Amino acid sequence: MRVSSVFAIVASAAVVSAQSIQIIKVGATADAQGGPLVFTPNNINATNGTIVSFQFTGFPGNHSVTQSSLASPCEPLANGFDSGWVSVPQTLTPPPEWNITITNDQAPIWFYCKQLQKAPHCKAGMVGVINLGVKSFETFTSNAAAASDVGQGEGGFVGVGASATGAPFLPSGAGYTNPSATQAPKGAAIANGVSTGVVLLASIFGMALTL
Ligand SMILES: *[C@@H]1O[C@H](CO)[C@@H](O)[C@H](O)[C@H]1NC(C)=O
Ligand SMILES: *[C@@H]1O[C@H](CO)[C@@H](O)[C@H](O)[C@H]1NC(C)=O
Ligand SMILES: *[C@@H]1O[C@H](CO)[C@@H](O)[C@H](O)[C@H]1NC(C)=O
Ligand SMILES: *[C@@H]1O[C@H](CO)[C@@H](O)[C@H](O)[C@H]1NC(C)=O
Ligand SMILES: [Cu+2]
Repeated sequence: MRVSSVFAIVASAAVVSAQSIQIIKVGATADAQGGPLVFTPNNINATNGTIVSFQFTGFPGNHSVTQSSLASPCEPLANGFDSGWVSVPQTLTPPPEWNITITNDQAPIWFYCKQLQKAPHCKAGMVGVINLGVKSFETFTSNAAAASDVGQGEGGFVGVGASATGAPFLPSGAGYTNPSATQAPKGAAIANGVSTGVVLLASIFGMALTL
């Protein structure tokens, strides 16, 4: 008994320490080398249980983190995750933040930014991947640059191989647009005339209510 309970303690301690966090910055300042339309870093490895924390530090900026695919980097993946649009008019401390947790580290998780203003961000290179594996990052970025369109379809917070539990955290001053959100963001009201009350009501009715 004693040996097995010691083992259980050690095993659960290992599970706790195995959970790590990796930060990806969304957008850069306008004068950044390579331009503002980037995820930094844009290629990471993350095991099951890792939190990938997207921090919307680029300003001024209005970006999304939307799951896609290698073949169509600028189109939303069926059942993929989507942060919604987070707008950052000036530097905000702390920045807006959206955590996803990796649930399957055995296949690449591709993502892009849906924003079309002032130029389509995805085609300009605002794409990234988690767990590239044997696939080619150059193929992904060249497919993005060659995309004929940037898909605007709305995803949910649960994706394929990675999921969030809700909308991003928004500090005061940040804006949020997500027509399909069924959950109020943490910290602030949703922008664009969709009040927090409507969104809370929507969360009561769940997915049945389409805004
Ligand atoms: C991810 O892991 C693979 C090996 O599994 C390695 O080749 C690659 O360099 C790693 N990528 C990064 C960004 O660390
Ligand atoms: C952010 O971008 C979205 C999509 O273009 C737009 O609907 C929204 O109004 C923008 N938000 C702000 C605060 O500009
Ligand atoms: C991560 O979780 C997925 C889904 O349950 C599983 O298929 C995969 O084997 C896990 N990865 C590792 C390294 O155990
Ligand atoms: C993201 O995860 C980190 C690590 O668990 C946590 O400190 C942070 O509060 C989380 N952020 C949000 C917006 O949930
Ligand atoms: Cu963007």
